[in-house]
Amino acid sequence: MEICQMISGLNEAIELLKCHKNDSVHVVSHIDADGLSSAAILSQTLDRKGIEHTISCHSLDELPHIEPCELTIFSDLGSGQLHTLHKFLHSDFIILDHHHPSQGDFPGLVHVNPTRDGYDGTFEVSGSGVSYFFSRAIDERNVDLSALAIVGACGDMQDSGKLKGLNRLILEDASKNGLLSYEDDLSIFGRSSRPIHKALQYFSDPYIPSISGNERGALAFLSDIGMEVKEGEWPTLADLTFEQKRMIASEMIARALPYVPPELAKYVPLLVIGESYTLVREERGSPLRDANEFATCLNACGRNKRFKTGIGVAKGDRGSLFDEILEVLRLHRENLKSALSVITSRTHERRKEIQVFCGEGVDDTILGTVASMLLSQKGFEPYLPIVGYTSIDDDTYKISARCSRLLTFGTIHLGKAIRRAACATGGEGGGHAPACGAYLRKDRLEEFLTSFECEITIQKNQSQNPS
Ligand SMILES: [Mn+2]
Repeated sequence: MEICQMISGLNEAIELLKCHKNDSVHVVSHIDADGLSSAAILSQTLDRKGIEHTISCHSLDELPHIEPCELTIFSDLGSGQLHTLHKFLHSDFIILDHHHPSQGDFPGLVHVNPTRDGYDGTFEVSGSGVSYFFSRAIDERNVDLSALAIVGACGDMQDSGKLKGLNRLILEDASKNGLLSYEDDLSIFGRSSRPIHKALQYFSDPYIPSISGNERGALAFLSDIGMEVKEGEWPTLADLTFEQKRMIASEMIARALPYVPPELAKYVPLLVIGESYTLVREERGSPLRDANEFATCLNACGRNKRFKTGIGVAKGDRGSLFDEILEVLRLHRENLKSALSVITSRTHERRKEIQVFCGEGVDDTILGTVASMLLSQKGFEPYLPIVGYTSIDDDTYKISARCSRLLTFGTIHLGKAIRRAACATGGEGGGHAPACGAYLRKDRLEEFLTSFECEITIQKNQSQNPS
């Protein structure tokens, strides 16, 4: 079937763009990796059409401050913020998104969101995917942007196990055109750019006590399974033989299992083994060669407000912007490290269904990443959802919540829980099953946490009593 028949609104979006080929076009995208890849796909598409445009990237709370121009294209955001877009009604705009749409569709709205056609926006398609389908429907030659759409999907953690749904169609485009290869592999971050013991040390989901966060433990683990490698000559995961990978996988699973909630044990292999996506045209050893690592580079740019750097590299710059991205990545890791040491020096609160930390002093853009990292720190529970908060102004908290992906194989969907809890307490929130966020008035925090915990209890009960 034609993609325009599968995803409603694509034709209207293309027609609307045609009306604006000599106008000023503004692309408004999200600040995360998916948002940046999505912006890069659109920018490349508009460049090729000779359409002048500007790009800006925003967190969701900034949307009400954006001014309309002749045509505004929202990518990877907008669907959940329809109520804030009223001032755009007097100009033209297009939404290309995959997040859950909020109420308040208005007539004539050009709204492309495959969740409205029955696709799942959590795992089957990302914002970059939607932008890619738009781009490919404009010109078949834009098929070369498919690899970038896979990067965006990985950035949104849609590659749990393997990509499926509409993402699979994009993957086939990328693979058929010789841009990307995929194979079953260990799901360990740093495949092409980290020495294997370092990659193992940073592996934390599922949490493996003797390895996660423990460099010496990771080295001992490799020696236990007979991998003797000389100091200074550590291979990367990409260099290992199939047999070595198989041994590492089975030993990792065996060591993780005793610490996993028994009802989730059967899902552990799905976190250790999964498809890897290699951008085969990137240099060996480059962090851009693995789709997940590429996404992390873009994420680091987003979090550090270096949008031009990220989008430029995503559009193909491998010169000065690529050098910059490596520097941003280093800075990002330093920021995370110091934030982590601030939080771990404080006490946190453990409740029945969640654990809560105060993230004051941590930049709101990295609060979520810090929350994920805390799950494998001493004193924290790896299989209990974690929630952190930090001020963004005198009256407002940014909230981030994370959990092990293992929990999401059950019925836990933190994004749904936070949306309901935030809504019930006068805030706004949403996101993905293992990662989400909200904005909330400070005086409602306690109420919100109670409500969030209650939503999680409801989700857990649903798993025990499937109706
Ligand atoms: Mn997204």
